[in-house]
Amino acid sequence: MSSMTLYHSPSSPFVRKISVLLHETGQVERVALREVQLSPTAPHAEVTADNPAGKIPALRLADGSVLHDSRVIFDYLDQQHVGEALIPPSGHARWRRLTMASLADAILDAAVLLRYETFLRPEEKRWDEWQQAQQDKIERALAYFERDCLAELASHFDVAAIGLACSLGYLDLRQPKLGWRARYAGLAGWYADVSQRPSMQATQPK
Ligand SMILES: N[C@@H](CCC(=O)N[C@@H](CS)C(=O)NCC(=O)O)C(=O)O
Repeated sequence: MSSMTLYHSPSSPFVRKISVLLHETGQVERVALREVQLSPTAPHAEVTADNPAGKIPALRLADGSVLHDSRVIFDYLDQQHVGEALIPPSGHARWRRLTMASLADAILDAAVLLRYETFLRPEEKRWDEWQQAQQDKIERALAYFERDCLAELASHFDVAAIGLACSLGYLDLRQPKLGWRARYAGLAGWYADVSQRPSMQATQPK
């Protein structure tokens, strides 16, 4: 019987980070999924009641309290299993991996904003320069990962690697025209490898 409930959407890359963690740490059975549909202009009443920001993921715990934001939920669930931690507990590794994870989240923030801009915003209100600025953030982050992080990414499938893998998966889903593989061959090779993991296969966006 599941003791926690995760507000969930199969296409949300922030939720996917949590789902990958659950698979990697053997906790899938502990969390029931509550599928919701929402957007900034069409909030979900139940989610908003539990998370005033109106965003998913949010995790309802057995005592009725709610955690929200994927980083907080990831940290919490990482402390609920006995295997190797996906967030290094201390020292340089902790801050390095969390900083890489934060940059992966920045790719997601920009990609989700781009999606809203092109999918939700009426055409006459769109702003090309703003869209370009979001794409520039994505490019700079990918260039940094390609140039500086390939060996680190390959060393552990942890908070940083899971974050980037979910970001690249989301770019494939929503921004295929960016064609990131053509410019980042190292990341493309790494992603091809990690995509084979059962946790990534089981959580592919629909
Ligand atoms: N910083 C948040 C971002 C979560 C987020 O943006 N989730 C999107 C779905 S992918 C959402 O709920 N959007 C609805 C909204 O912005 O109102 C996290 O890491 O959990």
